[in-house]
Amino acid sequence: MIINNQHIEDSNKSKHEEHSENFDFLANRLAKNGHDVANIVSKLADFQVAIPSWALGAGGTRFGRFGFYGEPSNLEQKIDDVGILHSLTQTAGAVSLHIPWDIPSDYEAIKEKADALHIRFDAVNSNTFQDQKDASETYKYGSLSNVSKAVREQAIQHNLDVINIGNKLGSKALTVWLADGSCFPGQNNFQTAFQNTQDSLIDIYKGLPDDWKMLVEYKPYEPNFYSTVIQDWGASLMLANGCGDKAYTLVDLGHHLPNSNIEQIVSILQLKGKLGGFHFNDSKYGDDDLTVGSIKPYALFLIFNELVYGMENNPQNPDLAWMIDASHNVKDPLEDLIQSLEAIQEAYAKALLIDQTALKSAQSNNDVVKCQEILQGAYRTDVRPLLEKARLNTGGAISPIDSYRSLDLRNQLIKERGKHTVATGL
Ligand code: RM4
Ligand code: MN
Ligand code: MN
Repeated sequence: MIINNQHIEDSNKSKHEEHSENFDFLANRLAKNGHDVANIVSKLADFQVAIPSWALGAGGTRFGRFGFYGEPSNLEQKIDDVGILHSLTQTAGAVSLHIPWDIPSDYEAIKEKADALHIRFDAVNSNTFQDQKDASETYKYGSLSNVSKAVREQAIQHNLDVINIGNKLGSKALTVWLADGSCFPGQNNFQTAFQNTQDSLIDIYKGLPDDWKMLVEYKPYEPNFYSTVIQDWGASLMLANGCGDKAYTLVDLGHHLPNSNIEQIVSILQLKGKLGGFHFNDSKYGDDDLTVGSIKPYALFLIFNELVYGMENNPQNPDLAWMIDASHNVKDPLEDLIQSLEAIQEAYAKALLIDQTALKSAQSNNDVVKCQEILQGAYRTDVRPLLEKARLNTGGAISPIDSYRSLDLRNQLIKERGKHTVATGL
């Protein structure tokens, strides 16, 4: 453990006064407007987002990868990194493993480590988009959708193995993201590929423990450039429905064509009780996997508005598996994740400030201007003191990024691990 409560308290010292002033001012104003500030702060403290095990090292593009010093070189070290994030932010109390990048060698030891750091194992992710060493079949032309039965069987078995691994760690969900599709017109028969995928998913679903969920993720393109089998939420929902009640759609922010109305997608899925998980990131052009909130923070806020509405009004929808799904090409991964966690909490806090009763009444009067004023009034509020308060109440840092830097954590990691380590992942 390279970070403890004392470290965090020390790094908070110079910030208490300013925090208290800002918090008191905001809390007073919000209370005057009828908000239950303590309740908002406690909701923020409860909101936990899983860190993907593959996002703790530097990412890359097909043009190359620039390493980052002191990267975790095994699962234990990755859990340590999530521990650092969680100690500072008190928002990262879960990790999502990608198999086979992160198969535990000693389950008990990994569980003990995660427990000690108050980290639970969220959804496990299967990987049938890369060939594995010694595998008898190749996924070059698809996995669960492949025209070859042998390939499909190998991919199904991999997903069953992932469930088994997750089960030993206490995970309760399997996320399936398929790269399957085609690069050229005519390469695939769309209907055969879709039907094969449905049949394969049903076989995996049969192996799902009773208290598990299957999350079916969609994405319009990449790595295939002409067609993707599970291209959008409609395809995902059809497949989930074809499997059964424990199968849900998973929405990844980056997996939409430009200008898609993502907030409307999450809203309707919740109405139907079929939104199972959400992957956070941000993008300008495609699946850019940028820091959450770095490009379109207002869109994120609008999505949170729908998520909050769904969490409050749609008991038919289960609790969601929240995860950051980003990749870090130029930033320190831990700093990037801290910024993402902050952006998520900020959007959530702003959404909690929306006066839903007033909005409903403005909507029923068709008062379009008022509707916009209500949303933007919440959006324009600087909610950061509420986030600080939620972190302080749970032992976190007033400013996680400043504490990360003042505690010189990256250099400590480099000292411990060496410079030229490489994390598994993309
Ligand atoms: C995909 C998708 C999946 C993630 C992989 C690494 O684009 O977002 O969720 O597991 O990337
Ligand atoms: Mn994703
Ligand atoms: Mn993605």
